[in-house]
Amino acid sequence: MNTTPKILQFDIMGDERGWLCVANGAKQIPFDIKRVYWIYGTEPGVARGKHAHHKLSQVLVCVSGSVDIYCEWGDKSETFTLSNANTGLLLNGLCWHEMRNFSPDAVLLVMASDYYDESDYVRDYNEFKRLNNDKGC
Ligand code: T46
Repeated sequence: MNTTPKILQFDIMGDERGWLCVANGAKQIPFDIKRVYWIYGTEPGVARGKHAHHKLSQVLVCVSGSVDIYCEWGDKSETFTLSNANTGLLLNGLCWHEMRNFSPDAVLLVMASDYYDESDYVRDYNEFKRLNNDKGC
């Protein structure tokens, strides 16, 4: 599994009434979507995430406001700022991610490849590093 995060750009359709973006499964989203959840009302200064997944793939879209997504994978790390409703971030499997700097109006929509399963989470950072190293990274 390629654990390098990837920015996805969604086409914007709009007219005088405003904007509309669409994420078609299998076309714009590289997995079958089994679950959608959204995060909002997180105070600026509060961080969320701080985990990786064993197998789960997800696309994160900040449909309102902005949020920074700090990612670590292999021997790399990068912070992606999501501040446009037409931009998604694809995360696959063993990629440590932390969501930081939520704006007060931030709504983070997440499309996921599978149902919620706590056993798929790697919440311990040292365990993540061990698994990451075992992959030969
Ligand atoms: C992720 C980032 C981007 C459920 O019961 N079902 C669900 O589908 C989800 C997503 C969460 N929960 C429960 C588990 C916890 O008791 O909701 C509570 C909060 O979840 P968590 O602390 O994992 O939330 P975040 O914001 O740290 O992480 C979430 C997702 O859980 C995670 O998969 O990648 O957003």
